[in-house]
Amino acid sequence: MTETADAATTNRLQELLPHPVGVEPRPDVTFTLTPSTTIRATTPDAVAPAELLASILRPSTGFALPIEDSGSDDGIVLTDGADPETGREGYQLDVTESRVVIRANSAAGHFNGVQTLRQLLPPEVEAGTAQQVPWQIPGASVLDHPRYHHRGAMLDVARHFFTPDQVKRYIDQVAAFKINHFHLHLTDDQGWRLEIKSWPELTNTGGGTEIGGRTGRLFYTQDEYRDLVAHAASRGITVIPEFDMPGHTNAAQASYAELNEDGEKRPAYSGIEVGFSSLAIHDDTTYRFVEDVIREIAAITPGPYLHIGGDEALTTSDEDYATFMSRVLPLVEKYGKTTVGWHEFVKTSENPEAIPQFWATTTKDDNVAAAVKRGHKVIMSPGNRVYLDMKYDEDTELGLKWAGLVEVKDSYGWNPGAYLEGVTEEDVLGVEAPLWTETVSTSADVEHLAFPRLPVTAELGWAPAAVHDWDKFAPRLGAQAPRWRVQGINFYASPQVPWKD
Ligand code: IFG
Repeated sequence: MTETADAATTNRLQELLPHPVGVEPRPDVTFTLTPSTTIRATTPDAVAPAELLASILRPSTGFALPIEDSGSDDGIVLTDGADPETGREGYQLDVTESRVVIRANSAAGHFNGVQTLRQLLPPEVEAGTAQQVPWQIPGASVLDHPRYHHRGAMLDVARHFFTPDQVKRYIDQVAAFKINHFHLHLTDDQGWRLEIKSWPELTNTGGGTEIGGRTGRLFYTQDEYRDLVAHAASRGITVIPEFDMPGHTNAAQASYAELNEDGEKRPAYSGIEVGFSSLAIHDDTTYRFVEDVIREIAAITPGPYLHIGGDEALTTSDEDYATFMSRVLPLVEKYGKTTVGWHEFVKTSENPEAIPQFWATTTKDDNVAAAVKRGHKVIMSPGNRVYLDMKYDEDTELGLKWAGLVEVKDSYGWNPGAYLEGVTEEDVLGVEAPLWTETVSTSADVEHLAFPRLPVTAELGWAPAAVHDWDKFAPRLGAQAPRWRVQGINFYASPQVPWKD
């Protein structure tokens, strides 16, 4: 039976976020999920994505949606044989009356196809309980692949600690927009948040306080970290752990006297100043400490990256900073990882595989421009564009404003491939939206600052540059609101966006 789709159903093809490369509607065709619909994953790469899809659809449809590796060709099928144009992370999605087929050449491609399929179903698909709505998917043929490889979200769990469940909630929310990297800022002046077995006081002491004075077990055991990594991987997301050094180290220096030049432990710090701390650059103990941290975390981090921070070492001389990095960067490689760092470190790096994460508010940085000439790739995180802890406007209670006020249009109105002088499209690995938590302590706070600017960043990371157009994007962003309401996301209803009821 050919059931023409109602307007809401066909409109969903025009509301996809991020904007796909190519969408061919089949106007007189719809696929309808029913209690007998099955999901097939015909290749190993497709199994985890199929399980993610089922975990989204089963609660809200109430259907069994069994996953099979053979059987009916009808229903939902995840299989291989995608057009080579889809590349490492792309997919093809074909919807006819009897079948929904996602073709991809990798797990990443299948995960991305699943997120698109999710948005082609009614907003009620996001519910945690069975909804009585027609589960219609508009007929279409989609071919899609990302503009940039790195599409990241960062959560600072050091200024304020977030429980594993709170982190998983945010991971699930960003996964819906094809974000594929989750950067955990695990250490800072106010807290050390990940157990290091060879240095237990880092969490026994450094993991017991935070901004605002809360105390308790404010850290992850290594098992809890492993579980977060696995949860992210089940959404196609790679975790990037960050140990910020040589600055932003007061929590470590409050935990161990021997990490201080004067041999005295620092007092715990729960303020929001930055730049006052530095490891003891000339003490060998410092490098034994750093190597132990890198070794232990590399062993429980399957992803290729370790982030070594490197920002705001304001009490470290340039010479000492270079000395520190010359001893530390090789340790990251020794334990098989690729270095990511806030862009200041890159002037000291001799390995062009090391990745500077640009966070300043300028459009010119000589060190980064020189680095890309040496072959480095850049993650773009300009503070005045994608720092999610920046206030939207003067009335925003949460957040800071050192980088300026950042409304939704500001987050959208830039081109990562032509933003920094001397840094071209090919030099850009991708984009990442950091959320610092000096003023943020609940999931509702996280969501108010991250939505809608995190999805905006995801659009810049995925969609073709050619579709960049605020007047066309704003309605697509506004069309997300019904989904966010069903999910209970505490988004900021910016007056700049036509939010759908
Ligand atoms: N800069 C600091 C962060 C945080 C931020 C708040 C970086 C790399 C200001 N460093 O951003 O620790 O305090 O917006």
